[in-house]
Amino acid sequence: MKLLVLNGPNLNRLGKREPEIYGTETLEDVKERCVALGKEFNAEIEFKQSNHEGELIDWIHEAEDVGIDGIVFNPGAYTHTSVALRDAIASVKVPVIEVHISNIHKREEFRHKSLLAAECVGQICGLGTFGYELALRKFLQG
Ligand code: CA2
Repeated sequence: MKLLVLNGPNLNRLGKREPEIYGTETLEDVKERCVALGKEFNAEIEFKQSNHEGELIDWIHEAEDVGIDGIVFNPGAYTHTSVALRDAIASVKVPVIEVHISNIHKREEFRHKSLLAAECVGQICGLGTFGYELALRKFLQG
């Protein structure tokens, strides 16, 4: 099995600011945990981050072309704004699970709405970076 963990804008700053919201782990730490979990299941985990909407869209399309079995996607703030990312998710057969580190429903009202969730298998939020593991396990363990 091949899985893609995709991270959107500003998540490269994880662990560097706002630890009360996002915790103290860096994105590199999250990557290591995801890759280690993949190894337990003999699965290949690709882990990517971009601050650019178009690049994220290209990677979603590419995921289908290279036979990725599932995408764990933290779209960052594009969650709340991007019709283009929603259309990208809808344009591929690859199942996507949306993940947020923070509980977006407990925060500012503009974060309550996800434009992407309706095109995803499901959404995990508010469980910290453990959400990435849970989403991966859904693909790995069914
Ligand atoms: O909770 C999440 O995972 C979010 O996707 C994170 C996004 C935010 O816009 C979403 O509403 C919820 C923000 C990512 C920015 O990450 C930072 C990391 C360190 C310091 C500041 C921001």
